[in-house]
Amino acid sequence: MSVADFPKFNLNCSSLLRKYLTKDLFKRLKDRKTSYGFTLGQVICSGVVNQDSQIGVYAGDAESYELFSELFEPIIVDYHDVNLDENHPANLDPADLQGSNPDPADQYILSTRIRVGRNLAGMPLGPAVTRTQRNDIEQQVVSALNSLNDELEGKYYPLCGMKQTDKQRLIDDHFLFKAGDRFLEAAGLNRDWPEGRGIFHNHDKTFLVWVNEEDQLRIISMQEGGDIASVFQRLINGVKHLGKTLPFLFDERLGYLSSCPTNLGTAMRASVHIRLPELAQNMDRLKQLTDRYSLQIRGLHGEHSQSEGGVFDISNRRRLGVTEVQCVQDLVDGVGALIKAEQDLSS
Ligand code: ADP
Ligand code: CIR
Repeated sequence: MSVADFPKFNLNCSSLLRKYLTKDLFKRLKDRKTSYGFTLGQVICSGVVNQDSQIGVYAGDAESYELFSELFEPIIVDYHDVNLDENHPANLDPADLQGSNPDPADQYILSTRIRVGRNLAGMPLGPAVTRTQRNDIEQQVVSALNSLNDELEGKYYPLCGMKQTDKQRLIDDHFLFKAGDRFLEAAGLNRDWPEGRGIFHNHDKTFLVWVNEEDQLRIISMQEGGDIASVFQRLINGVKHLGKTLPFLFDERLGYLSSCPTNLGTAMRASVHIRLPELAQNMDRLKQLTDRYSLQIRGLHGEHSQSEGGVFDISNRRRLGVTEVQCVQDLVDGVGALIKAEQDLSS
């Protein structure tokens, strides 16, 4: 993509890229290049090609967040509602969570999933990684995964050579990422697909790791029902084990660095699939509550998909400037409020 001229935005484009990329800023940043060769054109490509982006920018490496900070920082502050003068805090202790299951009678929550993104220090992020670097990352990660034991022990399945029917089954069952996401495509994240990509899972498919998708690792804990504390505990066990041998890319202010600025900080998305048929008929009320509790609504097949049959994917929105415990607490508190509202509407 040429960066000679200021990009054209449609009138109805409401991305944070459009909001913060002024002509002056564009002029100042357009000829900059990080040491891995990442440019402003690459940072903004996804949001220019996909005018329905909510955010529209991706980082190619840790340096992108510094070199293009005049664009990234207002976007980060807007999305996470965070003060970037302070260091990012951490708390990975599930014992500090208040309340563990907002649906003890198992009436609303179908399943719970918590994931964190991680990338490796000493490597560029996915949008700038070379084919050789990506394959090296896969090898390093697989060797760490092979050292997991007990409940977390499992097997790595590379995407190359996976049968189409097996792949589709894993996608339909919400375990595996989809191919061909147009936002990632424009960000350069799908280059050399499917080489270097794969999925690890334990025997019960309650602990999974995606390799070299949007981030180099997506570490995932999931199970049926609403026992959020158990899902959180299993995730932390896995993250701590993998962190012993893998050097995760971390910045004092921005937390765990990710290719998409919405995933900075904890890089954590804690979600439930929840059936809310009454609120589904009252979307304004649902949106009012999710805004109040800093939650995000997604569809049933992940980001950019639709809700089906009154079932929603509800997750924490903030990931930076809040601890891991706070991310999960946002979900626990917000889902408790949604269930109460659903009960009020059906009584
Ligand atoms: P990410 O969570 O990694 O940002 P997506 O929103 O694309 O990515 O979701 C990835 C997959 O995880 C999708 O198939 C989605 O349906 C599934 N998923 C998310 N939350 C849950 C949940 N609580 N229970 C079951 N599957 C879930
Ligand atoms: C976008 O800008 O819409 C995509 N690049 C995805 C951004 C992250 N997703 C989100 O917060 N919903």
